Amino acid sequence: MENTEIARIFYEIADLLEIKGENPFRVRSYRNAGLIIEGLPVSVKSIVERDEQELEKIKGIGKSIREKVVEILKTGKCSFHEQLLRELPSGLLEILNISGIGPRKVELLYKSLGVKSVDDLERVAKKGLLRGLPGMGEKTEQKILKSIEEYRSLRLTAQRFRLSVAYPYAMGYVEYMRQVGHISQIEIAGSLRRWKDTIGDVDILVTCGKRGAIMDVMEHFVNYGEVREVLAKGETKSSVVLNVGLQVDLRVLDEGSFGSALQYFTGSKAHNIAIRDRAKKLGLKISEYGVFREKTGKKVAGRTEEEVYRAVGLVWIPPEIRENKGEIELAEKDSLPHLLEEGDIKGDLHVHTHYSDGTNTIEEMAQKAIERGYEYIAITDHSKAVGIAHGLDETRLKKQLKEIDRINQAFRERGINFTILKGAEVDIRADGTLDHPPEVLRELDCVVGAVHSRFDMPGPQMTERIIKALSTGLVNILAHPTGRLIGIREPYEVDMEAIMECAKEYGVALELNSYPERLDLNDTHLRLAKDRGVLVSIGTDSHSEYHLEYITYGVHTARRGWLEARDVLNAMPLASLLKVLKKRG
Ligand code: DGT
Ligand code: CA
Ligand code: CA
Repeated sequence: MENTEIARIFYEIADLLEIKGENPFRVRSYRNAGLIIEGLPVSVKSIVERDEQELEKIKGIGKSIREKVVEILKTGKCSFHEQLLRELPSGLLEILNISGIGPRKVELLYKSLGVKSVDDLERVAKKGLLRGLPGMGEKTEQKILKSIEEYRSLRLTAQRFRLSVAYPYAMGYVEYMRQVGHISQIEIAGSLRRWKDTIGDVDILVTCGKRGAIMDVMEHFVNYGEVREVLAKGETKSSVVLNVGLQVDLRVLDEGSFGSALQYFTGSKAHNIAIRDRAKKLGLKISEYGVFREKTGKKVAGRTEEEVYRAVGLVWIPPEIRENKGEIELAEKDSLPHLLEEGDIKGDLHVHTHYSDGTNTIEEMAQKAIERGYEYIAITDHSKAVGIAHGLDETRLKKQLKEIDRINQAFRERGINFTILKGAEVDIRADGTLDHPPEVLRELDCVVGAVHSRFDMPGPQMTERIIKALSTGLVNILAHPTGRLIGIREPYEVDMEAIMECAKEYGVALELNSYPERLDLNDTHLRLAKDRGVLVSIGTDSHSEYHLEYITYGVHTARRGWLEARDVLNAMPLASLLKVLKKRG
């Protein structure tokens, strides 16, 4: 079982306890455990296999969590979680998917109206029974009904998996496959190799070094511990479904056609169709088996991808941009963009600490950033409007700034070349005003503005709200500009072209939020930002020291948007970054 699934059990425990009205500290400790486990760069499974006790060395994981993790890994379940599910109707958890409804409201609805499921909720809302409850009116009823509708339509398309769910499962599978021994090459293909934000199924390709060992490889494949169902087991292809519901296909290939198969199964389909047309014009035939001369049938390429692309007169194209959106024309002239690489990233400008809803101290976050080889981070905790996240008022912000000064001073004294920038994730209120006064914001090095409420505003109003905030000249970065949560919440309506125009005028960078549920801006918007000359800041929105690793998802998403190092704010060295940050307004 991978980290995301273990984390999900802890999140559910936290939600169930909160619905029961349990002690908030207890609730928080389970939610934190979920956050930490989800963000760990290594699989919990591998830690536990090595040494169970090692888990407790992770901050936020004590004995009780450790025991539950071990139980989950051994039995696939957690008895405490099961017990809570027996005590409360399981439909209550589903209600939490309705936007605007948290555990407190679920408790209220359950206890006062006996609402046990989304269907129940819809019924009482339609009957007008909600308006009698504290803090709810007719408007709330309409909103809830609209959210239910959205939730159902999302569910229909939610057959796909978030990149961050599919990725660790695929990596775990690849590692397992390597153990079989007869495999000489193994690659992930498909949408995962292109780093799409959602993944339909995982495609793995292998070559088998030893003749006659193919069925051993297939046998090994279908016997993986995570497999729930074997859909097919053949001599060239097998397919399974994992416990999480994710399908994985394995194809075994000859060495001579591995490159062409990798090219074919990486896609995208649109890219492949364009490549095939191109091959045709050159008198060639291209398939997953190779590139052949149309007339003679002679094979001219297939062993490597480079060779396949060369055969059709192109240089190798990075998988992230294989979407037939101009990459083929540029590959022909050998003038593809020099896509951003993880090593280009010099720091992270969206980081939370325990001052608001993060789990680590400023120092711990800085330490992890130093280990990553960064030059800087900006600490950007929430402002007071975001109550559920323990947003900071001015007094607590001032206290935090003093602490940052102290730590920076200590770094200088120890000769450590690293800077913590003073920042805030200031809420953009519904009326477009900012949730810290201007004189406070002017003291900061890096102001990140973000929308956290009233996602249902009509588009023009939302656009005006954001433009008003950016036009103050006080904001450096607009965080998660569309507010989408993949598979959970649709992006809010906003005129992105108008936002970009305004961002350009006021020197605001737009964020590519790398938090796995967000990946916001998406690839299309990123490309638009690049074309418009608007800088992009790739921030992780870290709430734990492990989340700094999410930068990987951000960087690959940036590559999908054709971004180069020069398009990215936090690919700048500190001195140039500070110049840009100071120029706001
Ligand atoms: P997914 O799994 O929905 O996230 O997306 P992909 O891109 O991984 O698609 P998948 O798994 O159906 O197929 C893998 C690749 O195989 C796909 O990216 C391109 C190639 N492919 C599949 N079907 C076709 C087809 O009908 N024509 C061409 N030219 N290529 C195809
Ligand atoms: Ca696929
Ligand atoms: Ca597939």
